[in-house]
Amino acid sequence: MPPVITAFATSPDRGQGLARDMRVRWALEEVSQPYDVRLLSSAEMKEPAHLALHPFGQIPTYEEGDLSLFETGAIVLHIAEHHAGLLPIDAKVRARAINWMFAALNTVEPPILELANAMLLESDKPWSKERLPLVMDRVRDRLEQLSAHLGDTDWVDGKFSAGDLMMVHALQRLKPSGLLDEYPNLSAYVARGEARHAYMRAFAAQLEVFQMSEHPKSICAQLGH
Ligand code: GTB
Repeated sequence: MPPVITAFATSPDRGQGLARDMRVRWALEEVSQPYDVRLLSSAEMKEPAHLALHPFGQIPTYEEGDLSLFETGAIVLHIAEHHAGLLPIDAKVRARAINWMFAALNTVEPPILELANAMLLESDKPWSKERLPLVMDRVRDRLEQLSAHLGDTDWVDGKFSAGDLMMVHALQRLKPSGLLDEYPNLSAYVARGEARHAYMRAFAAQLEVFQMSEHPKSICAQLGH
């Protein structure tokens, strides 16, 4: 039985790949593992059946036999530890790749999420205009440092790893802000991630869910379902 992940039945980003099931889909594609998807409405995400899997009522979750996980970092790490392709074999290089997964989630992503919230949820507040430059500068600090580390290399530490997967996905959230464009090597880094075949397969699968929810009949006909 393939693992089952959960995802939005109606994607709030219209299938642009920003919802975090994308990380899990991408990881599974990188290691060539098939998976099933259970789509949830916003209401279903807060119902007891889903809360039993995810105490915070969010997506994605990951079910494999009697194992059930939530949190994309834990899910991607689990996948990477059980299938070749996302973590190096050498123990020290592997530890460094995991280090980069945590850096993506704990150091780079938080100011990015703060900015996304400031732009999406707080733009109508009277203090928003004054606060936004501060939030943007906090993101710039991190991007500056990451850009300096990356230099002209392709990935954060040698070969592509789960660390890059998490980092690229965290950075993608910056696209609407235009901040990524200030760092050409980071824009190129994100584009390199998006050009991977595994990424493209994962993106197409997530987009298909959105298209099905918008135009179920015509898409079914195109797909021959
Ligand atoms: N720390 C958790 C993890 O990494 O797994 C965070 C999971 C999470 O934020 N899930 C979001 C969710 O379920 C979806 S991905 N939200 C619903 C809720 O909390 O009720 C975050 C997300 C949402 C929307 C967009 N978007 O519209 O662009 C992008 C990303």
